[in-house]
Amino acid sequence: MGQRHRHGQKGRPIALPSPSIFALASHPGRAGVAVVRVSGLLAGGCVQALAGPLPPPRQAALRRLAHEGAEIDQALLLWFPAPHSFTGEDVAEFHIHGGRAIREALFSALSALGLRPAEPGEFSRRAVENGKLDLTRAEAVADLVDAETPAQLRQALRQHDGALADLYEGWRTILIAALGRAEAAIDFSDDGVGEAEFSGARTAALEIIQQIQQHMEDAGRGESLREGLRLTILGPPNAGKSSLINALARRDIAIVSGIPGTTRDVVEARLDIGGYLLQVADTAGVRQTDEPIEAEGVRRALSHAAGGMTLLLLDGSAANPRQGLPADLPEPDLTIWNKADLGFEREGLCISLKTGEGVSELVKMLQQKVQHKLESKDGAPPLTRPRHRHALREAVGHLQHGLTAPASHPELLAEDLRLAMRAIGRITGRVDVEELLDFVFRDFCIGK
Ligand SMILES: Nc1nc2c(ncn2[C@@H]2O[C@H](COP(=O)(O)OP(=O)(O)OP(=O)(O)O)[C@@H](O)[C@H]2O)c(=O)[nH]1
Ligand SMILES: [Mg+2]
Repeated sequence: MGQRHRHGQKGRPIALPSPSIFALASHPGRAGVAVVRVSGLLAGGCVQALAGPLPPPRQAALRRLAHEGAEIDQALLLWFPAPHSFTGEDVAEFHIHGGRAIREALFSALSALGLRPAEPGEFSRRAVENGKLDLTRAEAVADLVDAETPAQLRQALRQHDGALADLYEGWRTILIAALGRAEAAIDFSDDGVGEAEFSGARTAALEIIQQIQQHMEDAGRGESLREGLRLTILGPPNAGKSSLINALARRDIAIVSGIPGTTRDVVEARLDIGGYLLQVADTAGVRQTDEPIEAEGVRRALSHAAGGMTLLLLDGSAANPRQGLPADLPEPDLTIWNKADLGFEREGLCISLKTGEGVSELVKMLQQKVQHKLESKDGAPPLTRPRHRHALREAVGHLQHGLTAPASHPELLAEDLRLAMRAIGRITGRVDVEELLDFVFRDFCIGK
């Protein structure tokens, strides 16, 4: 794969090599070093044209880069001949000095040598097409690059190691075997063998449904870890909600004032809390109001709190701290008393956003709550993307449908098993009909 197809004279496709591509692999802008990656059939020729003879594979070589007599830079060069490269094609890496003029000179030399700039994700895409990465690992590469917190990094590394691919491939393998049994039930429908094979296939389908459902019942753990769990700060006006988001963010993002009803919009910040990414939202103080803009703020506050975690912040010095809060306010994950500097006795964590007292304890508490919510108890890898969830839901649908097939029609069960397998195969990108045919022919053409 990794090749475009064109139809030849007899209608048979002729494989055309993919165009050779280049891209800056490091961050754009000034830097000590920048890495430019080149992939494709022309990679070797490029190295020779710009830097002289190819260095030994996978060994760094210091070379002077020049194009048509014009010097570009002194660079470190790495050569990864196919198939032992990230993309599976010939790959070269130029570690140049990270200046704009050098970059531009190298890019125009590469263009002149017949390469084109890579599209976003094109290197990973080629890696998938050439069987170097499955789709979940390719997604993990993107997650690794995007990881902002240690927890996101751990999850991405695990997925990159193949934890998810192994899980999904494992299910698919079981389904391939189940399909084999359903096919046998078709072939041997006349004797007792058929019935046993049919019920074996059904049992496997049931088992996989249960495993998938368990995997999906994780309340979006992996997705929240990847995208950031939502934490909504709720409370009556003037409790100190905006002061809290500012303290957590260590910068001034929300307006703080002694006038109740200051915050109207939902103010959000992405924060690293004890190693986890949280999307923290400051909201309008909740109270009964006839003022239409404030009322809209209150509506937004309550609706934002509907997903994710909530922290209820109350003014411990107030005579009636919960005044104005609706009776049906959902139970918060944390209730915190603010304004401890004013002196009061309350049960639970008391903090002062004025003096900073108790804020580090609050961060610790939040971290524990988030850890409890997001980290798996059984060590199983979590579902990390809506794409996977859709495919798994589809697979379960097919399997459940398959279970309604009567023993007299094993072909109906077989068809649903096939569809479920395909849905799961789409997650890793391995929808391999050949594999299935191999299995079916190996095991079920007995004596034929
Ligand atoms: N004494 C004392 N005052 C505080 C503390 N935290 C906040 N305040 C004050 O309380 C007032 C309200 O603070 P905000 O952070 O704006 O409160 P809020 O909950 O966002 O208020 P609304 O946006 O109106 O809902 C401000 O005058 C703050 O300076 C605290 O720990 N102690
Ligand atoms: Mg506020």
